[in-house]
Amino acid sequence: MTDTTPSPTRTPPGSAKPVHITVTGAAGQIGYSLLFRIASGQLLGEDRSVVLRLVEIEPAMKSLEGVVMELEDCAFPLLAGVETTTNLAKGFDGASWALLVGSVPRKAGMERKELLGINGGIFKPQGRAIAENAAPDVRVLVVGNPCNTNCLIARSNAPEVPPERFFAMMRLDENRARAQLAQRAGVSVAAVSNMAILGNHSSTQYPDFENARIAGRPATEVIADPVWFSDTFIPTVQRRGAAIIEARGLSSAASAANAAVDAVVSIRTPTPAGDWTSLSVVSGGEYGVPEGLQFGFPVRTDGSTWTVVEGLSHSEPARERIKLTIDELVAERDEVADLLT
Ligand code: NAX
Repeated sequence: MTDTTPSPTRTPPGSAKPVHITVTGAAGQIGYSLLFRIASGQLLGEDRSVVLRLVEIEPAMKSLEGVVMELEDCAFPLLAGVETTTNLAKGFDGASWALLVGSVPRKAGMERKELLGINGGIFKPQGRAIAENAAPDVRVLVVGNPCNTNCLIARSNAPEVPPERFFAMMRLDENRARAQLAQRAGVSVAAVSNMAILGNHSSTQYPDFENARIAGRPATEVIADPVWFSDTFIPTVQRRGAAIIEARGLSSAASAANAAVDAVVSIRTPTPAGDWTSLSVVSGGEYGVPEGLQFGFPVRTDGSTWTVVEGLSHSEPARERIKLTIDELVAERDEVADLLT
């Protein structure tokens, strides 16, 4: 007789070869939210085991030890291992995803040039270490600010890695914009689509409401209030980060970690039909953006390759706003010219 009793040992989830994911600045605020989302399967899916490679600077290693203890205490079935290090070669070894979160925040009285220079000192060697140590399929998401230019620095120092594998995070801005539109229209955020953030992740960013849709209709038809868009919507989205610092005394962390997860999911899974997402990618000259700039665009992906959505129309005021954010990113690029190769 055949024994049909099920075996008491089941195949563990994610039993395929684990994917290595590097997170820099892992002991920081965003790291504290992000690592648990990754280890629970929300980044790569519930059938994928992962190894976390956590990169920090020496003063934060003790605190990182505590975070690792908490990861252990979650007993995540998908978490196949955790490495902690201050060494970049070890940190990026075999990584298929590199989430560059750690950076030095702007302090009172610090000039933008100084901030860019300090962060260049971080992202240049990280770019090299990615090129030399990461897996051949590595994809990089830069969160640490100023994220577009930090991404440009890392990318340009890793010429062996195709430039289209580098992304800077615009998704928090997109999520903020979608939430504002949904609230104003009295609908669920799920009804809001086609919400792109153009340009820099800074107060010059342009949330392109003219092409956004609510329940399939133009957002400007559903919310027939042009003054609300120009005087409330745009500044609220552009200054949301500052409003959170003002209220919480700390910068956005859980929502930033959530946006990082959303961004990676949007890169690795096909974009829903007719929609697009906001990602800062290398410019191919679309919408008059200088080639090579790392710029927030409306992007569609099939899960492995992406394209910028072209042909969207913008009013004259929108074009002026887009020019402002292009100019800011060009100025940032010029300020770090000595860090680009
Ligand atoms: P925290 O200051 O809490 O954490 C940063 C961590 O980075 C610290 O643990 C620090 O030790 C580490 N670090 C510094 N230099 C490092 C280096 N060379 N290598 C590895 N680790 C290093 O900041 P947190 O709130 O976590 O924010 C991290 C970054 O995200 C900041 O630059 C912040 O401005 C940026 N943000 C970007 C957002 C975006 O939408 N792109 C939104 C949220 C956030 O403001």
